Amino acid sequence: MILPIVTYPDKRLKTISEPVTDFNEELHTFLDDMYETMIKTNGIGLAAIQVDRPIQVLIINLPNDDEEGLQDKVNLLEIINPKLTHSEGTTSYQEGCLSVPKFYEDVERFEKIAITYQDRHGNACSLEADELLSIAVQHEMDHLQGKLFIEKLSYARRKKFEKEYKKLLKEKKR
Ligand code: QAP
Ligand code: CO
Repeated sequence: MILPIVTYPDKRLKTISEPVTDFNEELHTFLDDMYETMIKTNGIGLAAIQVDRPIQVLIINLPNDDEEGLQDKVNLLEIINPKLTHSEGTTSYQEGCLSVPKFYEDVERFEKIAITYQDRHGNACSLEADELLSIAVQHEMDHLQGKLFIEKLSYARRKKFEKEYKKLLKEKKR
């Protein structure tokens, strides 16, 4: 089932998500719905709050690092109750977000990170990430704290965002 995406400036995106305690069939169906929704909307990452569920769940499915750039489901990461255990360095990348459609801007983040988390069955997992995966995990983990990438922009770039995004919203209403 495709779920509706909550978009900025909807206040629900500011909600702090709660830990998952029940790793049951309902969660599994929800994870499958999140995946379907992300693929349908051309996303590479999605947090549960973006489909109006304030629980600590995120999924990431990066395109393959070859010419084809296919999004292969075997590379799907389902990350539940993540905790940052290590971070180092800084890097910047032009980010976007399904909840802030059609706007992309450079954001500074840690270069490398490590997390612990649980999978859909509640099993303890860990992940070390660099490059695009590191950025995606940090972007999605911010959603669990009610934070959007636009909040990390400099004052000048945030102003540029507000101007461009308001224009887009007006065009959509017409
Ligand atoms: C988060 O972002 C992310 O504006 C996932 O019109 C960002 O999937 C991970 C999207 C940067 C790594 C690096 C955005 C689709 C998708 C749009 C997304 C749009 C259509 C964004
Ligand atoms: Co996002």
